[in-house]
Amino acid sequence: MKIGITCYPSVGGSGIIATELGIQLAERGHEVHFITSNVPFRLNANHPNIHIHQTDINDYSVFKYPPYDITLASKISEVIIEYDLELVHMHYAVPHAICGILAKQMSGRAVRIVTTLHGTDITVLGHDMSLVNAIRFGIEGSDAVTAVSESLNRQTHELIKPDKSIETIYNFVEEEYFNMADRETIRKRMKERYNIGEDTKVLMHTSNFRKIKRIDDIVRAFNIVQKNIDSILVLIGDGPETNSIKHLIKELGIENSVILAGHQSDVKSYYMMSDVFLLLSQKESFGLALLEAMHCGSVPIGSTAGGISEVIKDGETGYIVDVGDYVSAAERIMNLLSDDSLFQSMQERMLLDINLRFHSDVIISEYETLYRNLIGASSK
Ligand code: GMT
Repeated sequence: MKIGITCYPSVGGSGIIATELGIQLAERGHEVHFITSNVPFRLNANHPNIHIHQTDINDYSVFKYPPYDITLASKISEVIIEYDLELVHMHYAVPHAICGILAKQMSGRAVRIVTTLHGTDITVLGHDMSLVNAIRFGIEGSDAVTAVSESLNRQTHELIKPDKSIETIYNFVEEEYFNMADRETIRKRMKERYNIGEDTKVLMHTSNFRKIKRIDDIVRAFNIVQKNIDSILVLIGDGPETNSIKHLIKELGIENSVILAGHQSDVKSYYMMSDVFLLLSQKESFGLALLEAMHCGSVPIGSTAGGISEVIKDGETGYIVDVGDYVSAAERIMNLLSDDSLFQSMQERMLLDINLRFHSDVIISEYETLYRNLIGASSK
């Protein structure tokens, strides 16, 4: 198949999924065209089936707001015509789904449009009345729409009320890269670098440090844990909450036990070093970092938000606590870290479950089937 893919190229789960999907489709023999404002940050594959088309943002002085979406739609339409694309897969409802619809109209071709909803494009923007009609238009105008969890699927129907069925296709983990091979060696090396004791337990979180991630709950849970268990907390990432988190860490007097490592390109080494991964968000459609961390051996503690409890099976492959209940999170962590056989059995179950439900082969095949059905339908 000849497939176009558009996503946000910057750091973020939706860009990672779109990029990895494209790479694996190329490996399966499809011709893949990324049409994005920049080269997606995880796109480091040199594959003859992968083509990259960058949009130039026009900053003509009359424009107060450079028209990213119109420029993108125009570029997608060019690529549709030049390469005879059969399908374009848009990641994120706004503006990408709408760009896809516009591009199809501009091209005049019978190209199929697939839109994948990722999260805040619905759960945050869906509350903004100035965008609801646009989001509904993007969903209803796409030939097929997928959501990355049942929870996001349900919330889309509740908030946007589209006249369209939405298929849930879960995110997947790139298991060739994120896996437990060499965990002990990497863990030892990382601990030496950071001067962390061999027996010290490592708790970890990574995100874009937005308020909805509730990193303050993570810090408060850790504050309880470190009073009882020899442990440190590693926070990876940066964003609007960084300063207030630094302030909280200082206020609690735990500066020497928290590593604020900022953005890191080699996040895998941090997953390898960690025993427990925390994601206590207020909103989270899926939580791709959970899958990556879990497949590197870190046992997860998540909140009840969104799709997290679809990724973690509470009590089997990790623990789930109510949003805001950092005391229970701390209890779960202490439980886990003070019982080696519980930790090990949970780690084993977690790896089996990921390979069963979130294996890239399974999920890529689901997208492939969806594409084939659509393309088959269009050629009738
Ligand atoms: O919408 C966002 O918050 C950013 C977005 C992204 O581009 O990473 O994250 C969402 O999509 C990811 C990939 O499907 C999911 O793993 C994240 O859970 C989701 N974020 C939220 O729902 C907050």
